[in-house]
Amino acid sequence: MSSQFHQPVDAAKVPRFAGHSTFMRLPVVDTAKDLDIALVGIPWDGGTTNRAGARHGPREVRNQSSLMRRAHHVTGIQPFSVANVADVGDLTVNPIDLQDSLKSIEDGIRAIVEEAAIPLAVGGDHLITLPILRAVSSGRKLGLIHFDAHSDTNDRYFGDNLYTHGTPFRRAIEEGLLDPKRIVQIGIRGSIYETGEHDWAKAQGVRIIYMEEFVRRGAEDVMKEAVRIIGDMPTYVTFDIDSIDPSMAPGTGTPEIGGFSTREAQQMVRLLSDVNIVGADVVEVAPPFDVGNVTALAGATMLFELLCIVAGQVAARR
Ligand SMILES: [Mn+2]
Repeated sequence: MSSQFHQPVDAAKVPRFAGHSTFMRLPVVDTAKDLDIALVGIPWDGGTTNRAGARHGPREVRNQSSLMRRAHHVTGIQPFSVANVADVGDLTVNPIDLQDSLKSIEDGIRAIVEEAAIPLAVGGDHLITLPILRAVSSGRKLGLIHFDAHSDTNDRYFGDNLYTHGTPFRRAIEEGLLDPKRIVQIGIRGSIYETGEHDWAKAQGVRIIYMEEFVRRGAEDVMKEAVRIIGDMPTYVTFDIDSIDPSMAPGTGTPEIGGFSTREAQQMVRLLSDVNIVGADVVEVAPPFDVGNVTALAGATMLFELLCIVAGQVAARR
C-alpha cells in the first residue's frame, strides 16, 4: 500500500540537512488531488496586533521538519505508509491587503477540501484560522479544540477593526462556522485588557480551561473532558505555539510565561485519536524572535504529532 503514496526523501541516502526544504521532506505537488492529507504553508501575519514575524513561520517550520523521521515512537503510526501526504506549497497571500488575503486563503483551503484532502496548515498568525474555517466548515458548525495562551475572542481593535489575530474565534462563532458549545480552549493565561474579557465567549458556551486548572488536573483528565464535549461530530484542531511556555518556544509574537511544556503539548495531541478531525493548524511561529530555531522545531514536531493522529484516522476509515 505504501509504495503508491508520496514518501519523504530517504534519510539513509540523502542526509537530512541536504535537499529541498519541504514539510517532512515530502515532494511538493501542485494540487491536493489524490492526497489524504495536504500540508500547506500560509505565510501571512497581517492580523498581528503587536510583534509581527509569523509570516516567516512556514519556511522555518519546513526547515526544522527535516528532523522528523517516519514513525511515531509511542503509537507506532507511520503516517506516510497509511496516508498519502504531500507539501502543497504556500497559499498566495497579500502582505498589504488583509481582506484580499483572507479571501485567497479561503479559496486555497477550499481547493484542498474539494479534493477530499484534510488540510494541515502552518501559519502565519492566528487570523489565518478564520478563512480556513470558512472553507472547511462547508455549511456545518464545527467543534474546535484550541490550544492557546489567549482566547482570541475579542471583538475589535484600533477602532472598528474586526479582523485581527485576537478576534478569529469570535468572528467564527458569529459567522456560524463553529458550535460554541463544542469549543474547548486549553492553556489560557496571562494578563488581559480588562476584567471580564472572556465573558462573551463563556456566555456563548465556550469551555475555557485556564492554565491554572490544567496544572491542577493534568493533561489526561483535561483531555478526557475536552473529547467528551467535542463528541464525534466534525472538529477542527488549532495549535497556537504560544500555548507552550516561552522558555521552550520564545519565537512568537505574544509570549506568556507559565505555559505548557513541549512534553505536555505532545501528550495532549496524542489524546485526540477519537476526535473526528477535519483539519488542523500550527500557528504563530515567528522566527525573528526565535533562539536556535527551538520554536520552529516545536512547531514542526507538533505538526508531526497532528499528522500522525490524522493519518491514523485516515487509515482507520479506509
Ligand atoms: Mn492565538
